[in-house]
Amino acid sequence: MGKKVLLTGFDPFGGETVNPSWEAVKRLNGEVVEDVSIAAEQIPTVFHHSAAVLEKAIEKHKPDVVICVGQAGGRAHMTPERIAINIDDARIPDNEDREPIDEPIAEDGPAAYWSALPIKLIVKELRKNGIPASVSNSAGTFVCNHLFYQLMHRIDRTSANIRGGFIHIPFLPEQTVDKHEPSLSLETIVEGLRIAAVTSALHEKDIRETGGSLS
Ligand code: PCA
Repeated sequence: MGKKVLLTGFDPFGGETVNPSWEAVKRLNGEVVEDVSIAAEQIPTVFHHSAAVLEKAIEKHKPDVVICVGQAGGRAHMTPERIAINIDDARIPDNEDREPIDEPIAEDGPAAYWSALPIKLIVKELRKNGIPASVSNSAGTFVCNHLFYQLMHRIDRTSANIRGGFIHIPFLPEQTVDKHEPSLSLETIVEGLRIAAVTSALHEKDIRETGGSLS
């Protein structure tokens, strides 16, 4: 039987009018590639409420794999995240004006969860297709890390047979016309997420390959 991948993207935040994560994942909604079917849902950029919306999306789609996607303005690569940490520390308010400082996401949860995606294989496949990619060792401490942690905590608590993870993506070119920041075209990001979805659905185990960094 074919596998099902749920992709999520966020609504715009921090003064931006688009969020490349939603722009990209919505274009993959309904696609079937190599017997892998892809569904996409939008998540609000709001601490805690984001997790409730994700929970509903998981119940609706019953996916084998969940990949949450978010904008990481300033990054030049598509970056599968290695780890989610149990802390909210906002530098800017979320879309409901909440700005938690050093609050645990789950009082009963572990300090961190590893991604269950084959992150190095995803990087390898993206590079093979000409898409700039590298492993990231921090998803930050804003809503993206929050949602990633909540996803992994939910899977852990319910012993669900779901593999979860998170990918950060750069700005779109139109978001950078007035900033000196890198960007990737929507077409490239969509293709990259298609590759990441199929790779994650078809490969449970990661490859052993250098992918660390000094900072
Ligand atoms: N990026 C933010 C939250 C929503 C998004 O797309 C982050 O990196 O936390």
